[in-house]
Amino acid sequence: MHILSTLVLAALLAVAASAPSSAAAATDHSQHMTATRAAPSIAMTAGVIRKVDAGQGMVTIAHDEIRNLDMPKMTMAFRVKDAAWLKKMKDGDRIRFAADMVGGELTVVGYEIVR
Ligand SMILES: [Cu+2]
Repeated sequence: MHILSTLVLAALLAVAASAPSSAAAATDHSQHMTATRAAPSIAMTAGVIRKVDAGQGMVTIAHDEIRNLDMPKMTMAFRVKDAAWLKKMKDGDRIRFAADMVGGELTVVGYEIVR
């Protein structure tokens, strides 16, 4: 299921972005995995798609507070991790999404449509 794989990717990115583990945790893989599941660093945020600009590779989203980016509720444009997503996104779609800084730009790194 594509949406599920998108969320898994977002989770993997969250793991990659998290701080390096301590020396003790690094030698104990199972302990590290448990800690990762308990504290995901990228939360899903509710939003409504307002504009899709495939030419620019951008999507404008009216979004709720994004805690991991310390950003209040607003409407703004994001890049997307996978340009193919822009073909599936439509104005007015209600979504839940994960956003993060990628290469210095605010980027949607995972999303799902809310039905
Ligand atoms: Cu914003």
